[in-house]
Amino acid sequence: MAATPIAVVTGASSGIGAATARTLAAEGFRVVLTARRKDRIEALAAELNEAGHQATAYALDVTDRAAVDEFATAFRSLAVLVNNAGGALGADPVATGDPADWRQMYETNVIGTLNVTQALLPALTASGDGTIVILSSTAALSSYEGGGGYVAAKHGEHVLAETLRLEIVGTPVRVIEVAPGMVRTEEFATTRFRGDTEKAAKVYAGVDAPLTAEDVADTIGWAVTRPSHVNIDLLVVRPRAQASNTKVHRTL
Ligand code: 8X3
Repeated sequence: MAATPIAVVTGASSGIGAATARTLAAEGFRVVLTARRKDRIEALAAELNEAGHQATAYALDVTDRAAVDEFATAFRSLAVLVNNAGGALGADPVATGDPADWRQMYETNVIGTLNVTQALLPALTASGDGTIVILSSTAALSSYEGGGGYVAAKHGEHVLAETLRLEIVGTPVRVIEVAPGMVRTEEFATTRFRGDTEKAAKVYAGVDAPLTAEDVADTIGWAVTRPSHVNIDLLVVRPRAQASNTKVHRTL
């Protein structure tokens, strides 16, 4: 009997990462949930196992290269890696943005993705049929005022995905970039505005049905379950009420 294919999901403690872990578990993958918050991923792994799926939790900070390398030693063969860990900090103009925020966003979104991808690429290749998903953002494709460091970091992630795809063509690993627009999750905007829930709520004010984490997980699940020779290079997904990063229909 063939071994159950394994999918690693980073940032699986909430939002799109947690929803993706659920989706991939339901698709028949043994999911390995990673995030810094151990209690959350352990609870989700327990829930998935109770539901008859296969899940394990591993506390990991993707910016800690030594820890990532140690984590990677557990895998000789890996089917799917979903690089989801990341996020936004602040919405300041370039003129006044805090360089520390820019640095942190580059660390988590770009270097974190680089660390985990480099560490697990040998196992993905060894599987003979590996898939890397990079969760970027529509912020990876065009700029918006106040996007500053987040837009820059997400553009970096987009370039990482494109370059890697060029470099590993001919190996049995595909690189899929999923770029969501407005997604209402429990933490994204609240983290961006450092706990200011009023500011966070304004992001979605009057928008008829922003995307949910499950909507994005659904697109990821679809993309990774295409036949091996099909590579969804870049999948942009927005709510119907959003035509661009700056053109959003609001009923206010
Ligand atoms: C999230 C989308 O519009 O906040 O990645 O940059 S946005």
